[in-house]
Amino acid sequence: MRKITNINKNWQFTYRKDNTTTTLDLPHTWNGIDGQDGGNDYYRGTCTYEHTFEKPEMKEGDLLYVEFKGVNASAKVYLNGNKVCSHDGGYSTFRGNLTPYLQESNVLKVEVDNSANDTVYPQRADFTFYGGIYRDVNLIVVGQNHFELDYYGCNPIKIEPTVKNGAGELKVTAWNVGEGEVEISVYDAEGTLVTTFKNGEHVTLENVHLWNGLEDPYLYRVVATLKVDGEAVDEISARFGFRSFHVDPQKGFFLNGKSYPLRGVCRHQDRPGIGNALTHKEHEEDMAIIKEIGANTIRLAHYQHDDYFYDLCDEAGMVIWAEIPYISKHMPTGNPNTESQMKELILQQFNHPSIFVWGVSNEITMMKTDKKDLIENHKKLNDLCHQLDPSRLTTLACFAACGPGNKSAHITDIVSWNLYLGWYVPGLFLNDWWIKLFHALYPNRAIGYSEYGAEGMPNLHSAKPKRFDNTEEYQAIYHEYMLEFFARNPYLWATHVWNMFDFAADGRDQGGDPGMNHKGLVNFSRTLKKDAFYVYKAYWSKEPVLHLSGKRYVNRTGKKTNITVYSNMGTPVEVYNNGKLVATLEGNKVFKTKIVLEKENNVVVKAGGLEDQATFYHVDKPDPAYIVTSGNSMSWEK
Ligand code: GCB
Repeated sequence: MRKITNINKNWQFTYRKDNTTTTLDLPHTWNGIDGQDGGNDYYRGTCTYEHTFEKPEMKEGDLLYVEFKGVNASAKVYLNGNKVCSHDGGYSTFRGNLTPYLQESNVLKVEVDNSANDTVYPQRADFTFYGGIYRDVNLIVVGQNHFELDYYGCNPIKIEPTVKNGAGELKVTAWNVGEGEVEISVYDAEGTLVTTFKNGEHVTLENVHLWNGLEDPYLYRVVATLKVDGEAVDEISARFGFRSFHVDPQKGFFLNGKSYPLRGVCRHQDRPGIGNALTHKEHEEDMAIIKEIGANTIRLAHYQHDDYFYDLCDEAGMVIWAEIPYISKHMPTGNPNTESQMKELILQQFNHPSIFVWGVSNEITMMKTDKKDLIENHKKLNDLCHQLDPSRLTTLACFAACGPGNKSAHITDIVSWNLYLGWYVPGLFLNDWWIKLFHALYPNRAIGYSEYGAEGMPNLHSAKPKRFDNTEEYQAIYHEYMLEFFARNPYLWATHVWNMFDFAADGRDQGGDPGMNHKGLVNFSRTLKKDAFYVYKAYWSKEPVLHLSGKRYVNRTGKKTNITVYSNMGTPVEVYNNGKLVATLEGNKVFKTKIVLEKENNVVVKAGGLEDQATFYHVDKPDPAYIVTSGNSMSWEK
C-alpha cells in the first residue's frame, strides 16, 4: 500500500532579492506583502526552497515520489544535486520520481521562478502572481506495482457516470504500472458497498441517488485496489456523482432535467499577508460565505484552484466553471503551455461532479497579437477538451470590446462575456441593449455573463453615487440593476459576479488603496460584507434576510437622506426613525425611501418579524473621509 507523508514543515527558503535564508513551513509565498501594496513592483524572480529528509522506510523495489500541489509559476526540482523534474504552470499538481537519487540523508531543492517570460501563462492580468511553494508537498512511497504517478499529476482513475431514466451507467478506468489486477468497488455516501467490478468495465446501477445541486449534492465513492497474487498492493479512491445537464440557448441551464438558472460568483484564491498560501481553514471560510449568499455556481477564476476547494464544491452542490490562466494576451510562444495546463486541469479534476464547463480563456483578445494563431490555438484547446472529456461543455470569457461577431466567441460550445456596462463603460441600460443584440444575432448560441461588477469601498460614501466614485453605494445600485436585468433575461445560461471577494492586484491604484481590486461583495480579509452582498442574499438565499444599508455611511448631509433596505421577508417593510414610523414600503427585495434627517437618527427597519437598525448623524458638509482623494489607475494595462 502506498504511504503518503506531508512534508510542509521545516524548509530553508532563500530569498534571492537580498540573499537571506530563513526557516519556514509551507505553504508560503514571498509576495504576501509586496504583491498587495500597489506599484506593480513585487519581486518576480527565482528563489530556492530546501528540505532535508531521511530516507523513509522502503522495501526492495519500492519507489519514492515527491508531489507538489502548487508551485508558482515554474519549478526545477533537484535531489542531492541531481535534476529530478521541472514544471511550468503555477496552479496544478506535479510529481517527480526521487528514487534514482535517493540516499540515507537527502536534500530536496526546488528553484521557483515567477519572473516575466513569454511562454508560461499568466503574464498579463489583473491579479498578483505570487511566487512560492504555496500548496502542500508530499512524499509518496509505492511498491514496484502501483497506480500511475507520472501522468499529468492526476489521480489515475477516470470515473464516467451517466444517468438515464433513473438508472446510472458507470465506467471506471484506473491506470496501473507493473503487474496486477485492478478491482473497482463503489460505495454510497453512507459508506455501504454498492457493487464491485473489473477495471474498465461498464455497470448499470438501478435507482441511483442523483447529485442534485445545492438541494442534494449526493456523492458516491470509488475505490480502486491493485492486487498481485490476491494481495492488495496499492489503493486509490475518488468521489463522484450521477447527474445530467444541458444548456438551452432560449431557456438557460438544466440540471437533471429541471430548469436550474445558474446565478453566482467568481472567486480568486488570496488573502492579506499570506497571498495564495491558503490552508483548509481559508477555503472553508470562503465556501461558507458563498453558501451564505445563496449562489449556486462559482466561476473558479482565473486558474486551477486547490483540489480541496473542488472537493468543497462537490459537497456543497455548487456548479463550477473551471479554467486555465490563458488570459489577457495571446502569446504564440505560450501555446504548448496552454495545452499542458488544460490537460492538467481536466485530468486532475475530471471526477468532480461539481465541474460542468471548462473555460479555455479569459479576455484573450484584449491586447494586440497574432489573431490567426489565437483562433487556431482556441480551436485546438476546444478539441482537446472534447477529446479528454466529451461529457462536459467548453466556454470562454470574452472581452467586452471584441464585438459579438468576433471569431473567438464562436468556437466553444457556449459563450460568456465579461461586460462592465455601467462601470468601465457608462450606461447600465447598455446591458439590455448588448444582450438583446447578441441574442437576436445568434439565437442558437447560449450566452452568459462571466463577469460584471463595480468597485465598492466600504469607507467611501455618497448621497449621489456615480460610476467610478468607488463608493459602497454605487456598487450596490449597480448590482440592484444587474439583478433586475438578469430577471428580465432568464435565458442567460450563467451569471457570475466579479468578484465574491476583494483581491490583490499589485498593478492597481484604485480609490486610494493601492494594490487591490475592490469589486468584491466581501472585503479582502472576509471580515466585512458590503451592502451589495445583501442585495444578492435577498434575491438568492432561502434564509430570512432583512438588511438596512448604509450603516457605515454615518455622517449625512441635507434635509432628507436615502434609506435602502434589502429583504426577502415580504411586505410591508416599516421604517422607524427615533421610535416614530416614518415609512411603510411595498416592493420586491429592494426597498427605498427618503426620510427627514434629525440631528441624531436611530433608524430601525422591520419586516416579517425581523429587525435591523443603524444610527446616522446630520452634518453640514460631506465628510471628507468619504470621498476618494487619490489614485484611479491600473498600471497593468487594462
Ligand atoms: C476583467 C478581468 C478580471 C479583472 C476585472 C476587473 O475583465 O477578467 O481579471 O479583475 O476585469 O476588475 O477589471
